[in-house]
Amino acid sequence: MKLKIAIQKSGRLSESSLKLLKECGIEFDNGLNKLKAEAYNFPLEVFFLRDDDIPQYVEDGVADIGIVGENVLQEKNKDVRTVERLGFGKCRLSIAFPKDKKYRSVKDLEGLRIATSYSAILSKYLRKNKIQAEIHEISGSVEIAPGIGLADAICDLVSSGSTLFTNGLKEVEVILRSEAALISNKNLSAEKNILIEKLLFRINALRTAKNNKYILLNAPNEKLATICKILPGMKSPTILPLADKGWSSVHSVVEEDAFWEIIEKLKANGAQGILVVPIEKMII
Ligand code: PRT
Ligand code: ZN
Repeated sequence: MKLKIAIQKSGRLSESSLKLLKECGIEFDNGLNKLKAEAYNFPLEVFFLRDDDIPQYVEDGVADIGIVGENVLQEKNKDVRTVERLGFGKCRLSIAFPKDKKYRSVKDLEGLRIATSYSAILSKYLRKNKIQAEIHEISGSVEIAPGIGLADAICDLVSSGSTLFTNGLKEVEVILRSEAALISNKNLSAEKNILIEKLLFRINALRTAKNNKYILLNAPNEKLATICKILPGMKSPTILPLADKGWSSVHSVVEEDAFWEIIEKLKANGAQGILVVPIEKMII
């Protein structure tokens, strides 16, 4: 029995999806133009598909799980379970308007033609805001629609905003904030669910590791008590004596968010030779 995962064949989510599986220690051959690959060291089969098809395949059980943007997931509205947000492929689905036209509120969309590849999400949004507008469904290059007179506004994905900028558009409403998510079929066997748990355990170990750094420093012994208070650590810091009497080496783990603040406090309390090392995996 193997767990079947669908990931994007080629596109913005492909590289990060492959990297995630590799960092989870799962090895497989992903030669170009392959539709399918089998992992050597985990009961996993990888399908390479167009992202738009992934929710359907997972709903149907052709794939047990998949990695797909939440934007696609909402648009397709399939009956699948979101297992975990994955923190990559971040973008917004937004409404953009010609830069030189005045825009005050969503009411300004009334009666306009809006081009999008996300007609389901857009029509829901317009309904919610009680706006009547004409939706023009197009599958690509949505951002050029106002310039060629096909639409008055667009609803499209934005990340840096440079595509909008170069097409004379400005982002006026954010409809959805999206990132890649791990989704699963709702009726999997207990065996398959155990495999998903295993995968999730690894994904979380990676994430925790990325949010933490291993820190080593030298401290004068009389400052050790204060320094240990500054360093939270997994349990408490490890302290090793240095050959130089009166000094110790202190090892601990600090969270990325609190990192700079902690370093400043450590320095102020006499810490020297501070080394900060990335952690590959971390299991709490
Ligand atoms: O062939 P396939 O159907 O599999 O791929 P695709 O062409 O439909 O999708 P792809 O590879 O472009 O995007 C896959 C997923 O990446 C999307 O569904 C989102 O979840 C996510 N993602 C993240 C993005 C972006 N950021 C993004 N910026 N998808 C598309 N864009 C496009 C956007 O449509 C616009 O054309 O990039 C342009 C805007 O980028 P900025 O940086 O100029 O704002
Ligand atoms: Zn697509």
